[in-house]
Amino acid sequence: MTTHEQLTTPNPCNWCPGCGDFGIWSGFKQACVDQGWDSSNTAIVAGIGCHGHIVNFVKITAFEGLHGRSLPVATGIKLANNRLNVFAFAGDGDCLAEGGNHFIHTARRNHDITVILHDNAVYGLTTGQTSPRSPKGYKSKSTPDGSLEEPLHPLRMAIAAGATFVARVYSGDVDRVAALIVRAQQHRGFAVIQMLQPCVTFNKLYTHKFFQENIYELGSEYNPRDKEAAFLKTLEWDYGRIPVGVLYENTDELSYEQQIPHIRTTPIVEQPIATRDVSSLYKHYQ
Ligand SMILES: Cc1ncc(C[n+]2csc(CCOP(=O)(O)OP(=O)(O)O)c2C)c(N)n1
Ligand code: SF4
Ligand SMILES: [Mg+2]
Repeated sequence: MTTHEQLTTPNPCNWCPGCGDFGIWSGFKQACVDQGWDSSNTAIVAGIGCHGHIVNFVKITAFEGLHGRSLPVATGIKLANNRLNVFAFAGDGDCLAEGGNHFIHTARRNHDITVILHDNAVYGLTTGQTSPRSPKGYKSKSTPDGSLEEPLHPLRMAIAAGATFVARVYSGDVDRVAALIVRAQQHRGFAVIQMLQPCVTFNKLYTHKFFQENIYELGSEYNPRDKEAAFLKTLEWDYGRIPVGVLYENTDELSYEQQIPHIRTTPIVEQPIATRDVSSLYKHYQ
């Protein structure tokens, strides 16, 4: 059993009042309590950015790595101990710019990792520069005349690259954040949740009000197993409305870890270190 008290750290929270990160934090802790996640069964990884501070506010074994590198670290942890639930908290800059290459290849390999993508469409920590999620024309101190670039669409990228669970939720909807985190963790394979996370200090476009007015919940008539339909769903944001919920789920594919016979019964961390006599090899290359 995990309690909120056990997850609490002594560190004062330093997100701006109203930041969407609070909802993700609350939802994650709620999921931990519901599911009994703690350091005995779960590891969390974060990149660098405002989102990455979450490792200071949840008492679960964590690794805050280099900017953009949360997914390689998460992959390493999962391969070393495939019994652990592994969560990677990544910013939109972290996941799609500095770590864009990792995002594609971790999806392609279908590693059994859940990515919690804090999408505030800016570089928050470094004071609001344009990120790969900022819309074309977005004005910030790095693009004072408006960005000339089209934004990336992470869920479209994820489906195209081979992710097998793709979802989106507004971070202010804490119960749904928690429920989707649980569902993503239960999925065997690469799971991505795009958290619509207002940066109240720097992004005056994607505000709480904007998301509350523009999102709609996918209904029971929607079939998340239809890959083509899911891909089309990801295009909807371009036309104004923003669907939230599970956009794509494929339970037919084996995760990367499920395909490795050596870790099927015993994780690497529990296997004895093999002692091998390599002296003949040394002789051979002398
Ligand atoms: C390789 C590298 N490039 C740039 C930086 C500077 N840097 C630190 S955080 C950050 C932006 C973070 O933006 P995002 O990932 O969207 O996270 P947010 O702060 O918005 O949560 C940048 C550019 C860095 N630390 N390392
Ligand atoms: S700068 Fe933006 S993302 Fe960072 S803590 Fe403040 S509101 Fe949140
Ligand atoms: Mg960001």
